[in-house]
Amino acid sequence: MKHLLKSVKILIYSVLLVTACALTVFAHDRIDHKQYKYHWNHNVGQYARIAVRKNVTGLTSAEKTAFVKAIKTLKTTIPAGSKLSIYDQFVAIHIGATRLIHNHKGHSNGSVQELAHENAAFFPWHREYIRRFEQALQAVDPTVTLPYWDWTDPKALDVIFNDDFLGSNGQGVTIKIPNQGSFTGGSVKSGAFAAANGWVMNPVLNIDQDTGTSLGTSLVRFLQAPPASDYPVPKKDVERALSLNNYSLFRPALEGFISVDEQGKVTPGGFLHNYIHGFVGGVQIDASTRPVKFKGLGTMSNIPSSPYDPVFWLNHANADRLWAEWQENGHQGSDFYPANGQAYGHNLKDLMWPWDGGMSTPKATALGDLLSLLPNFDSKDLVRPIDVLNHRKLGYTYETRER
Ligand SMILES: [Cu+2]
Repeated sequence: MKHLLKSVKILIYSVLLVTACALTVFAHDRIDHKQYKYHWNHNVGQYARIAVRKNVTGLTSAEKTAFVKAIKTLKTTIPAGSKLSIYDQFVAIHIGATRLIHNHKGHSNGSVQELAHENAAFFPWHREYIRRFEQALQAVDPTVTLPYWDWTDPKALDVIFNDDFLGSNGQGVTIKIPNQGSFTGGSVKSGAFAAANGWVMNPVLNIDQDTGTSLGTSLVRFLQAPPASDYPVPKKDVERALSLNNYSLFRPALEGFISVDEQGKVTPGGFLHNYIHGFVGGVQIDASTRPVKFKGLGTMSNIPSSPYDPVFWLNHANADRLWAEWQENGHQGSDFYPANGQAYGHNLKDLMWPWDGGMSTPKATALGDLLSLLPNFDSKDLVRPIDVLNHRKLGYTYETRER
C-alpha cells in the first residue's frame, strides 16, 4: 500500500508540475510607483545593506506583520498606465515564463516553451524573479526580506498557516479520498489573504492551463490532503539531493521531478519543491480512468498562477537557499551550470525572458493576451543564468549561510 501510494504520488506530481508554471516578467530596472521607488542594480555596492533571509519560524510577530503589510501594499498599488497591480504583474510574469515563443533567428519555430520550470533555468530564473519581488517589498518597507520555508522544520506549518500570517487552510469543500477519508479545503476565508479582506485575484490571470477556464478570484487551499499529506519532509531527502554532484541531476531532484537513491537509481515523481506545491494546493486522482488522471485543486497546484498564494515566495526562497548551499559546498560558478545543449533560455549565457531585450514573447492564454497586461520591459535590462550564479552579488544571503 505504501508503495502504491508512493507511485500515485509520483504520477500526481508529474502531472501537476507539467501544468504548473507560468510567468510574466516586467522590467524592474527602474520602477516608479508614485511613492515607491526602487532601483535594480546587480552591483551589490548600490545597497546599503545585504538582505538576510530568515527561517519563517524565527520571525518576530512584528516581522510577520511587516511582510504581510508589504505584500498587501503591492497588491493594491497600481502603477500609472497599468491595468494590473504590482503584485498581479509579478503573477503575470510567472505565467508568461511558462509559455514563451521565441522571436529571434534560429529559434523561431513557433512552439511554446517553458522557461522557468522543468529545465536548467528553474533555479536562475526564480532567483532573479524572487529577488525582484523582494526588492519590490523593500520599496514599501526596507526592513522586509523574504522568509524561507524549511520543509524539514516541523514548526513551520503552524507559523505559516495561521491567521496572523498567511492564513489557514481553505474551507467549504469536502473531498472524499478512497481509503483515506474526508478532507476539507476550498477558499481561504480568514486572515489577510481572504477575499473578504481584499485578496482578490485577477480571473484572467488565474487560469487553468488545461481547460483554458478561469479558476476564479479567491485563494484556494487544500492543505495536507492525501496523497500529499506527509510532513515534515525527511531531512535525508533534502540531503540526498544536495549530495548530487551533477547539476543535471541536482536540478530535477530539488525541483522535485525525481528522487535519486544512494545507488543512483532514479525514481520519477513529485518531491521537495514540487511536493510542497501539491501539499498546499492539493491534488485529486481519478483512478477510474486509464491513464489515471490527476487534477490540481488549489492555487499552489496550478503552477502558472501559483504566486497568487503568498506561500509561493517562501517555498521558492527555500529552493533558492538550497541551491546556494549546494553551490557553496563545492559546486560554485559556471562549471556547475550547463554552458550549452539546453533549450533557449536555459544555457549559461542565454537571455531569460522578460530580461531578454524582446527575444521572446509569452503566448496569449485562452482568456487573453498576457502581454497587453504587462509593462514594457527595458531593452537594456538583460539577465542570463551566468549573471545570477552568485546570490551574494545580488545583495542578499540566508541566515543559514552565515553561521
Ligand atoms: Cu514553485
